[in-house]
Amino acid sequence: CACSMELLDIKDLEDIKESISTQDLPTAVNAIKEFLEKQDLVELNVGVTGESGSGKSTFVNAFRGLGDEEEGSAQTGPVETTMEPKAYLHPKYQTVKVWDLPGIGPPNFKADEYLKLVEFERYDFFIIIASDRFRECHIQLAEEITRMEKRFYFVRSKIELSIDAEKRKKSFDQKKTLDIIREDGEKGLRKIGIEDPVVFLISSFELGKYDLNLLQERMEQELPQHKRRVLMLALPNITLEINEKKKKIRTGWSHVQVLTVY
Ligand SMILES: Nc1nc2c(ncn2[C@@H]2O[C@H](COP(=O)(O)OP(=O)(O)OP(=O)(O)O)[C@@H](O)[C@H]2O)c(=O)[nH]1
Ligand SMILES: [Mg+2]
Repeated sequence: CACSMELLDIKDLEDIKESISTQDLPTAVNAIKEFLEKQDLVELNVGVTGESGSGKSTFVNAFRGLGDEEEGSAQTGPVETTMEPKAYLHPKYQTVKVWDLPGIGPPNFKADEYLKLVEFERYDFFIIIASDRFRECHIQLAEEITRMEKRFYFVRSKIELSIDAEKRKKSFDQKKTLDIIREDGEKGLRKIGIEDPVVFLISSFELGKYDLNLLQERMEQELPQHKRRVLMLALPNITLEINEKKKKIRTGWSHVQVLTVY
């Protein structure tokens, strides 16, 4: 199973299988839920994705409370930098692994191919980062992630640069500028059927200033939901395996019966 259950050992999985095969499913599900709530050990994998150079690695560092040159930080730079997905533990949410992903690449990229390449099954949800306008590639990515039945948070990065540029105008109004950027992203997300889109505006260089806190609050609120989801996604695999076993046993029996009849 590709789901994030590494923190459940084989014995735990055996217990879960045992409870599914001996009890009815709802009872088993409840037992498992209780088990996990007690342990609170479901590991979550967050994939940080977006265009090359949009500031994914810088965001991963900021999100973990690290500078770009500190030990254990992701490498960042002015040229294409991240070539392979790499996982970093979140210091605050111990079971959250933040994956720094390579950029989505050329303009004619295919969201499905990219997601296959970075092994999308591994991630429980994504953070999509755009450093510029909301574009077709972001829509494709968001759409494909949704099609894979995964969720995402949408981040517009380097926001202080947009503010600095707009500041040159006499009519500059920071709140208005931020609202326009937010609205642009939300409009794009609504187009692909996201009902209640949220766009987080972030500068990885000025962490306290924009929406980083909001994103963290939102994630914190939704973590239990994500964890439950991981479990619910793992269940069909586990039950499938059990059903296969049962089928084998049944086939064996009918064989015996056939033999007896003849
Ligand atoms: N002004 C500003 N620059 C940023 C911000 N975040 C990242 N950068 C800069 O943008 C450049 C690219 O940042 P990275 O974090 O390496 O980008 P990436 O998305 O990981 O790039 P790849 O790994 O090549 O796909 C670097 O020079 C960063 O310092 C930000 O919030 N504000
Ligand atoms: Mg990078």
